[in-house]
Amino acid sequence: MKSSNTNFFMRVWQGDITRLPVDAIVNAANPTLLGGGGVDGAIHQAAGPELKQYCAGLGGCETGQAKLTPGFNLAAQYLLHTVGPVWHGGNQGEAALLASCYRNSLLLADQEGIVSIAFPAISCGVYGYPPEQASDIAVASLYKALNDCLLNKQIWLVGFDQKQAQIWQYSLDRFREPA
Ligand code: AR6
Repeated sequence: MKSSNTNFFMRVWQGDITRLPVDAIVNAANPTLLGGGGVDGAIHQAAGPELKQYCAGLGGCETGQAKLTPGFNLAAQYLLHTVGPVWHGGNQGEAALLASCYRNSLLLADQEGIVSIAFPAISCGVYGYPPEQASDIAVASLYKALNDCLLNKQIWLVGFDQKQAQIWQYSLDRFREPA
């Protein structure tokens, strides 16, 4: 499944997402948008307290949707906060909601003129989504959404640890070389 948007790349990077000098970092937030643990905690810590003040005025975010904020003290100019689904076993619409997180984040980025964007493994920590399944859904959703982007895109799939980075790479390789 290749995108007809040829001016893009999708690559894996391992490490702390807050350190990436991209246009926008995606945050795996919760519906309050007021911070939490995991990557959300790391992003709020690195962005500084102004982020929470700003988020308090956004009225939260529904699962599968995305909202934009400045990056404040981060090198990234923007943050895209999206709320992944909590894993309940896979029969409660989790896959469609997770795909929406990636799609809506990418399309919102495109509307804002953002080119380079880094995604964490949304829902794969506290929210308990099996990372192999989540990774396949993410890559498929991003490839599909690229077709609807007007601008070039540089997409980084970020694995905090080596295992997640390998999972991302495995999904990417299979999408690049469909059976
Ligand atoms: N850089 C990159 N990836 C990271 C980082 C980091 N600094 N820190 C963690 N990860 P999680 P969720 C990875 O739990 O499952 C929060 O409390 C982590 O290893 O951050 O969507 C929110 O407020 C995992 O692979 O997000 C919500 O309440 C991935 O990021 C809830 O957690 C996602 O793990 C959201 O849960």
